[in-house]
Formats: sequence, structure tokens, C-alpha cells
Amino acid sequence: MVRFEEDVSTPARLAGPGEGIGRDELSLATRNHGLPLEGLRYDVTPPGMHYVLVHYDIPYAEDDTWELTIGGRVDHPLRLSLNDIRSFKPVTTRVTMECAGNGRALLSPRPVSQPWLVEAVGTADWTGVPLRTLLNEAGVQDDAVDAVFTGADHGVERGVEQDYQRALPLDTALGDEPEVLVAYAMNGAPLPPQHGRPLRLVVPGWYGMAHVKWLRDITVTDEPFTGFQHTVAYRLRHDPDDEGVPVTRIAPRALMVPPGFPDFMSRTRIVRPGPVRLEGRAWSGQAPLATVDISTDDGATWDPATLETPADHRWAWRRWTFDWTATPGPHTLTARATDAEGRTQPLAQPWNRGGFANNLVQRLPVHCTD
Ligand SMILES: Nc1nc2c(c(=O)[nH]1)N[C@H]1C(S)=C(S)[C@@H](COP(=O)(O)O)O[C@H]1N2
Ligand SMILES: [Mo]
Repeated sequence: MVRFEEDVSTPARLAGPGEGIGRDELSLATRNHGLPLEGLRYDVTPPGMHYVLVHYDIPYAEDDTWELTIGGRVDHPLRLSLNDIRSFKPVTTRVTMECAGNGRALLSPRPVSQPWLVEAVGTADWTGVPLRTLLNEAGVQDDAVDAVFTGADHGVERGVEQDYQRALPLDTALGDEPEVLVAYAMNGAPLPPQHGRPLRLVVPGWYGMAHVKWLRDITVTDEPFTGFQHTVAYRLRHDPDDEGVPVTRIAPRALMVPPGFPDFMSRTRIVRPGPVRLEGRAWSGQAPLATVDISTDDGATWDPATLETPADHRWAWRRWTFDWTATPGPHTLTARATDAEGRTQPLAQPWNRGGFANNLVQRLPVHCTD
């Protein structure tokens, strides 16, 4: 693999004071789209509304010729076709997936990368075979520590040429809380190309980077994986030379369906005076979601929202509602999720150089007028 110089591949950097979104960020933003926030109304995100994040290109894949290889520290290396994988007993899990970079473009200073506001989230019913089933078929050896997942996509990132690769510790890969899936269907249909056709990993409760798409190889290793997407990317760092802490599970977050109707350019919301039903979704990939609180006065006072969907899908978001009486003038609406272990959303930005796992509360300016 070649290392590339800065004329091809720029190092990570922070935007300067007042620096607007650049051409590079715009070109990522047009490829990688978010969930239109009105899409928070659906339990399962409708086709095409689920957010998409692709580091390099979407590989062209033929289902009939695809193979998943499983090797490394296993007793019986495997080579599986899509039909082989479909012959195992299928499992379907409803999972809310969120990009670890969600909220990045609202940070100050702004890490220059995919410029998400808060919309990098979606929920799908994923069907596949538990990863544990495949690893048990292959027979994991006693000295194994990590399972490394390789996608079919290839690119250069921060100067380093690579296949997209991520790993899971073996206790997570073999565990049942969450149960990791090798998925071939999304909402009952074959995976769309942008979501990993024909095979992807689904790691319920973990940020998006762990859910390796276009999965073509699983290698079990006897040493911890040190690839780019673990040791360089996806770490919480304050300074460039910090060792940093790996990004793993999704921090609690609540989002609101923007009420009323929008102005085309500013997207400021306009609502009429009187009763307004606020609604949204909240989730947590750590302890289960416990409560959602709403403020209609920019965080001065808070009242509990009602959780509408039962907690029967452990890894999926839940719907909440809150009845508000709007009065003429400007208002700032905020929703805040808290999980069963007391983790909650900060009211001031939790900053790190990659803009990862930042679950600052959403602030929604609304203008109420007759
Ligand atoms: N092979 C591969 N897998 C990948 C990625 C990628 O670029 N290549 N992007 C990851 C990231 S950062 C995210 S947030 C999720 C997005 O999944 P989605 O596009 O299906 O929403 O896929 C993950 N899996
Ligand atoms: Mo991501």
C-alpha cells in the first residue's frame, strides 16, 4: 500500500475561525445524505430516507459471485456464498444506527470532514445470520482476541491507502448482548447498494463505523487490530498526538420532528399560536433509554415527554410526544434523552478533534405568529 502526499490526501484539520463549509465538505455532503428530520415520524425509516455514509466508492456487487471468507485463528477456514449464508436460520433485529460524526458541523472549531448537523441516523429491520453462528462453524481458536472485518471498498484516507476495515473484540463478536449480525436484508428486501449489498455487519448499539458494509472477509487474529479506522480514525482526542479513546457505543440522544412549517433557506420553523404537539425519537446504545425531557424556553425549564413506543425493540429508537402551547414570538425548543444509568445529553458542546460521539442537545428555533 502506497502513502500519498498532501496534493492527493490532506491531513485531518480544524476549520479556521469563521471558515465556511468548503468544496471538499460539500462534495462529501452531496454523496452522504442524512435523514430528513420529518422522517423521525416512522418507527422504521422508509426506503431512501435512512442516512448514508460511504468513505470511498460504493462497490458494484453481483450477488451470485459474492463470497465471504472466514479465516485466521480458526480451525476450519470457510468460503461462503450468499446462498450458504441464507441457509442458516435467519434473525431480524430492529436497529437504530447513527454515524459517530453526527453533529460535527455544529462544533466550534469545526473538524473538517463529513459535515453532519444532527441528521445522521436511521432505523431499519436487518435480517441475517448471527456472526456467532458463522464463527462457531469456523471454530475460533483459544488464543484469538479480535475479529477483523474487511469491506470490498478501497480508498486513500489521510495519506493511507486501505480497504475499509474495522474489528470487534471477540467477546463482542461472539456475544448476545448485542447479537451481531451478518445481514443480507434491510426491511425485508436485499440490501440496497449504498447500504452494503450484498452483505454487511450490523452491531446493534454501536456507532455506524462498526457496521462494515460490502463484507467480504472476516479474519480472526491473536493480536489486537491496529488498522487505520481503529488507531488513527474513530478515537476521541483533544490534541493531535493524544493516544485517544476508541469510539464504540452510541451515547443517548433525542431529536425532534421540526414542528410547523419551514422557511426555504433558513429552515426556521413557523408555528401558529395555540396547542402544538411536539414529537420525536430518542435512543441510546449504552444503557436502555429511560426518559426524555423537553424545554420550550432554551433550556431554562424542563418537563418530561411521554414515551409512546414500548421498549420492546432494545436497539431501536422510541417515539416521544409533548403537548406545548405556543405563544406569539420566538422560541427555542430542546429535547434531552437520559439512559437508565443516568447518562444524558450535554447542554454545552463536548468537543473532540474528530467531532465524534458528540450528543449535544438539538436546539430548534421556532417563530410563533398568527
Ligand atoms: N465498507 C464500509 N463500511 C462502512 C463504511 C464504509 O465507508 N465502508 N462506512 C461506515 C460508517 S462511518 C457508517 S456511519 C455506516 C453507515 O451505514 P449506512 O450508510 O448504511 O447508513 O457504515 C459504516 N460501514
Ligand atoms: Mo459514520
